[in-house]
Amino acid sequence: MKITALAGGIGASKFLLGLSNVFPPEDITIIANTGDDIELFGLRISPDIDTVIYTLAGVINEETGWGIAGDTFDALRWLARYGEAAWFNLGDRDLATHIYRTDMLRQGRSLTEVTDHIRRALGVRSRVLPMTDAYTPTRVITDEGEMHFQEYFVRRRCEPRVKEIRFENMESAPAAEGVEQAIIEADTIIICPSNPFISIGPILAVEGVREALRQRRDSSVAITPIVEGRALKGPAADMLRDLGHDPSALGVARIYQDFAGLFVLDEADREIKPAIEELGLRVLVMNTVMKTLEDKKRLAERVLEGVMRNA
Ligand code: FO1
Repeated sequence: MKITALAGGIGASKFLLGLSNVFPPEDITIIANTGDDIELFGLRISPDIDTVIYTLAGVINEETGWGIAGDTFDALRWLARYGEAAWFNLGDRDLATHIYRTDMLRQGRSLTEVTDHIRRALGVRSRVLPMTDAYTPTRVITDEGEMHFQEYFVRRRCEPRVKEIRFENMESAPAAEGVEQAIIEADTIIICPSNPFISIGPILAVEGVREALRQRRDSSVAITPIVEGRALKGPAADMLRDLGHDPSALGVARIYQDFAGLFVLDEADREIKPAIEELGLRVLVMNTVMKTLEDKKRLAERVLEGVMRNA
């Protein structure tokens, strides 16, 4: 059996760690969001790709959910002494990933090739595909002007109100090799618990992806990133509200209804189940909050059981 997962950063990585413990990792293909990508100090940084790979490699910083465990930040401190902006915390070990990636890209290798090399070097057995090899940074238009997503998320701590989200250069960003195939060939497609706008949204915006997913709607399951109207991590609830959606799992289900046939709802939101079923989605209700590895494994197991029962 083959699984293809659409993944953003921290929430998706937690789920994928659980999945990799209850399902053969070599039969999982991860399509990773690259809308978070940013260029700093002349380096290409791919936060969601790195968060997925570091997590599955067992080297993630557990406290923050990003970066490498035990990392130091001396290089960043010296860069700050030279006047460089140091609001995006790049650790010394993490910088090796960005130096290597940038060096390979400069030598003409694709982001797909570089990502595959890095995940293999760190012992990750699942395939990790960028959604596209093109550079399509997410820009947020806010009530305080336009900025890169990372400036909004990290530097401004999500304070500005989001009015619009744009994926720069998306019109000339073909899906990376293997992405559409991974959707067509999968027995099950899992939309991981990530922000629908800044993590799953960019992947859906890549030419041909949403269409391919629609064809597989009956084999696709989406896991809610929102519990009781709050995002477990990050600005998803605020963005749903700012962008005029219901800041709840129902709001997310409405966005996903054209390509997800099954929706995993947290038991705290059980009363929303009928409203989501009215959208034409089948609904599984379970605990979706992942604190321990056991939680992550149990969620993955229960999602797979639910997919089997609803197949
Ligand atoms: N998130 C933060 O909130 N603060 C940071 O300083 C920060 C640095 C950082 C460095 C490398 C990396 O791969 C991710 C990093 N993140 C940081 C997370 C990043 O903003 C992600 O894009 C979010 O987690 C959204 O997926």
